[in-house]
Amino acid sequence: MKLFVYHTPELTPTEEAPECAIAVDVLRATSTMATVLAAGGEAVQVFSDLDQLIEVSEKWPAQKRLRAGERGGAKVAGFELGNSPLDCTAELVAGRRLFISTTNGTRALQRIQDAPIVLAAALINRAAVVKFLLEKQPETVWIVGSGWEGSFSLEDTVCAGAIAHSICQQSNSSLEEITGNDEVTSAIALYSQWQNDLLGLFHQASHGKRLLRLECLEDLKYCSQTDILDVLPIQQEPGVL
Ligand code: 3SL
Repeated sequence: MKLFVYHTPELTPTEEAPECAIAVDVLRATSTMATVLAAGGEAVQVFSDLDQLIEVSEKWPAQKRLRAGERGGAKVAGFELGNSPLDCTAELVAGRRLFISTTNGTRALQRIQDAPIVLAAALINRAAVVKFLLEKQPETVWIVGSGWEGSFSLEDTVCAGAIAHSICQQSNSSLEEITGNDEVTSAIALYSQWQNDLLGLFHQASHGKRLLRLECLEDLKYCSQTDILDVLPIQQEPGVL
């Protein structure tokens, strides 16, 4: 298995595809998706365009759907949910499909949706993703960070590092054996330095600071936890996990 890390959807190659591609948006889209599926959500359907989300979700029975919209960290007016995983309780989401559009995370998923296997990963479900990869042994794996509007993000990179670090350890592979590009090495180095203070890292991150200005400290705390949900968000059909 060779791992490749790409920091943003824009930096992800377009002319080739891996056997498995993983979208990461720790703050907060893929953390929210993992939470919804772990809480019994029927599925998560992602959209980059809000109007398209409304059009498609209108065809779904109202009691079986939830609509989540986030732009710039804030909830989009008229949507039931923004992008806080803490709002996704079992009482609310069980048996319902989440139709979601966020600034960066849903774009990352759409960018990789043609790969044969597509996953969504966050720190909270890192172990489930790693377990799947070790069992399935895809030849090439791309881990694609969502970043923020085309820029690098610390939180997605540290999650990529957490996945790569765990694969290295559990498969008894050397770094050299699993590393497909330099970004993997730097992601593992970032994780190794901050693994015992991921919340501290989020406080340094530009998007972490943005969310703190929006009074989302509890979201940061929740998303900084590792391996708390045994859930594997895996694409069933393009755009649907
Ligand atoms: O950019 C995104 O997709 C979101 O996860 C951003 S936020 O955490 O909801 O602000």
